[in-house]
Amino acid sequence: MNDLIKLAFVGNMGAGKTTAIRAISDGEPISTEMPISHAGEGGKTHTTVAMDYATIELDDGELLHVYGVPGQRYLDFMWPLVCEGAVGIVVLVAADDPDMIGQADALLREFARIAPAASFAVGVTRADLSDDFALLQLRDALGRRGHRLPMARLDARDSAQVETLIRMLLSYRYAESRINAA
Ligand SMILES: Nc1nc2c(ncn2[C@@H]2O[C@H](COP(=O)(O)OP(=O)(O)OP(=O)(O)O)[C@@H](O)[C@H]2O)c(=O)[nH]1
Ligand SMILES: [Mg+2]
Repeated sequence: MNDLIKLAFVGNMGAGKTTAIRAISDGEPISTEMPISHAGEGGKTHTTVAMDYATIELDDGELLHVYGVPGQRYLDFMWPLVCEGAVGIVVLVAADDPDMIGQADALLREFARIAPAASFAVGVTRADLSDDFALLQLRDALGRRGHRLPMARLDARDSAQVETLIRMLLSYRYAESRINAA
């Protein structure tokens, strides 16, 4: 029996947390979405008010428990509750957010405080909706701010792309633990 592997997806409203978890879920995920009262940007009609939850079994038999937080700030009291015990946290940022780099930096800092033992990865969603997105620029900017971690552009609707980032995070965590043990 494997240890329980818990991951969490975090990020601002509309970054794609619920979409990504729905894409990779083995069964029907649990979601707590409510209609948005005002017209959402880009046709978004619902927002998470408590959490998302799904399980996914990787080909090697590893069972992952994947949670998502609500992105809205007034619900941030849920963040430590949802991230409790997570070994990995995927920070999603939307490429069409004009402050993508600042937001990624702030989220990485905030969640490092919330979950100090977790490993992190950054996924950039909605890159097809942004004319001038460059992953290298994001990597440089976050590197200058001290963040060295897996980063990838991904479409949250595409299960293979989401799964790839999860694998990157888990490999990175494994490598880190080997280095720390040496
Ligand atoms: N075109 C495009 N749309 C995307 C991509 N990734 C995500 N989306 C869309 O962006 C929206 C993201 O919405 P959600 O998944 O509800 O976002 P969330 O992070 O759960 O938001 P909250 O629960 O409100 O915090 C959805 O409409 C997705 O279909 C992408 O790479 N390209
Ligand atoms: Mg959501």
